[in-house]
Amino acid sequence: MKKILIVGAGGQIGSELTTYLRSIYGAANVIATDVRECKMLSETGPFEVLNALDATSMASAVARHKCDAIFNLVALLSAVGEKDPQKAWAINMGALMNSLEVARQYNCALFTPSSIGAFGPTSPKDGTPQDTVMQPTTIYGVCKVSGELLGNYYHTKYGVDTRSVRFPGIISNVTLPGGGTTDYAVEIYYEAIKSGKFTCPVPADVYMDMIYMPDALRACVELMEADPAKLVHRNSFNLASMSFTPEIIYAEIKKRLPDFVMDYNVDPVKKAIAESWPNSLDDSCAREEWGWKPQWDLSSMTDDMLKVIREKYGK
Ligand code: AKB
Repeated sequence: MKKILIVGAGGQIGSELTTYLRSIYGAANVIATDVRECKMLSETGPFEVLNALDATSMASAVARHKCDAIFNLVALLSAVGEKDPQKAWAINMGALMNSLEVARQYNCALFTPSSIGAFGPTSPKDGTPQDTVMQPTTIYGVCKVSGELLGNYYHTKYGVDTRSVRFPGIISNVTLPGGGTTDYAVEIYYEAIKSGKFTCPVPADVYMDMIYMPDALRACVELMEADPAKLVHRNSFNLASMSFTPEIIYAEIKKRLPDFVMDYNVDPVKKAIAESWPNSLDDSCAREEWGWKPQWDLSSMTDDMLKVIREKYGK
């Protein structure tokens, strides 16, 4: 990758991925775009307002900047998607189709994240394999499975260099996620510092895979830079790092903040989604095919999250 276009750069992943890619490839070579102005990104490199549903504008940006790689990070997440499934399909699939077509026309590599949300209640729950039954029960998951199939189709039919990972819930401390089922695992850290109490919307005993942002960012670059000859799979690789329940993350925070309290007000939509997703993924294909290895676990992530959020709020 030499010149990269990011679409949907203002969101949870994009805001940190832009900075990370700029630190590796040079600020001038990473063009961040989003449907809204984003001061944080425009102050550190090229930024354009771009609606990913407008294929002509996306093609024009790729052509003007002579990009050879696109990161499509546009997504309406799982919980919010259930409020308006038609809108979720239109945005998630519209941005993906435009990215695939522009990548095909301008010979770009394309990264689009999939998710643990691509699995459903009929997938094996523990050690969910790379290649298995995928019958998600959310529109978000339906988009992710369709996106994975489309990515593979564009690769085999047109030779587009499509690559992707199935992200767990991403935990980060720069931009808050919005509308996801795993968002609680970010919010809990902020509330632990800000108010000392948190009301959890997900049942106490539901396991979901999670990953700390620095590992997620490294995974994107390592996969995109991987030797294509070694990739048996493309869309998408299971990615695992840590798996925990609300009770487990609560206990981890409480070790450091003994006065922190958590109660539950379970959201039925989030409960149904969380219970339909795997407990833990088997990421051995990612490890074998491109050397994936997480560097953060729940304990080291908790130390770092609390430290950064404390500094942010001067607490
Ligand atoms: C969500 O909860 O919808 C996302 C995801 C796991 O893809 N964070």
